[in-house]
Amino acid sequence: MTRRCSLLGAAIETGASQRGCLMGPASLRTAGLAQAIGTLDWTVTDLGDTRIDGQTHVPHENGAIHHLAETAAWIETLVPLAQAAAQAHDLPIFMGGDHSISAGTVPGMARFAAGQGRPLFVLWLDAHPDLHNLFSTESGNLHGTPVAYFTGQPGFEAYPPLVSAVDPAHVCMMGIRSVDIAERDAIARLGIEVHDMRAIDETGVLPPLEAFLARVRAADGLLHVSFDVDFLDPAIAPAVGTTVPGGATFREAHLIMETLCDSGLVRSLDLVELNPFLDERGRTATLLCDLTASLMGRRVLDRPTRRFA
Ligand code: B3U
Ligand code: MN
Ligand code: MN
Repeated sequence: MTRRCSLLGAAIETGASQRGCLMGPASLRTAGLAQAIGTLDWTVTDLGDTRIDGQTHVPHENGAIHHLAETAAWIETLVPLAQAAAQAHDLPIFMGGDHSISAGTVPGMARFAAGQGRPLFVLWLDAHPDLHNLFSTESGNLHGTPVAYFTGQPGFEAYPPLVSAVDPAHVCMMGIRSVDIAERDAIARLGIEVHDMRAIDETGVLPPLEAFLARVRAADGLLHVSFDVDFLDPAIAPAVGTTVPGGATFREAHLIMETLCDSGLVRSLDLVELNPFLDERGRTATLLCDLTASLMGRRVLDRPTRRFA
């Protein structure tokens, strides 16, 4: 049966250290994201890009923080849009924009899931855990805060009140290889499941991913995937402001996407931190389109659908 997918652009770059993510949605469209999905068994509705109005500066006790007013406005805008997109479509794709969009998309999806009486699970594919609160961030770049916010941690009085929290036990991170001290403490305190690159080198991506998917299935959960470009190795995905060496290979990312597809559990997707200003002839945007197509059913060869316990 043909399913419905939607694309929603959130052209945010105020949460990142470098400018350029504003062009992320345009670059994904140019690379043919809608066409790639449309050749599979999906109808695609492009909802266009959402915007916020100009904001006046809001100071914060942590003087490092910048663009607080813009981030708060983006959260307010994106929460209802994400929820509505999930109501109207089987798999909304949120095109960033820097990773601060997830402070809006994930709570919006969590609210949608709660309305269905089901828990939301989040697979966080990233070099970073993005677990700062507004007091612990030293860079002041708010793309480093969404996970702490959507899991309901303290220190976010300056963000809009959280509409629906994600249980930290429902978050799984893969690809992590750059962690600040406050984030390390938060991971231990919250007991978040983190598979850093060392763990992936030791086991491969499949065992931890399948174990997590089994947990989602057992809880009758909905799964949101948040894909930060810096999850990938910079050698294959240069278009990101915060490259960290030692990232996922194409083969690892591809296997993750095909396994997610097989699971049938993915309900929404963020594609974030694409900075086309730093790309090489569109190769990172093209790679993201290919990986998304794999998540949505593109197959190299027909094969029997994998059975899950
Ligand atoms: N943890 C650092 C670096 C960082 C987080 N997210 C990205 N970079 N992309 C920070 O600035 O919070
Ligand atoms: Mn991130
Ligand atoms: Mn990152």
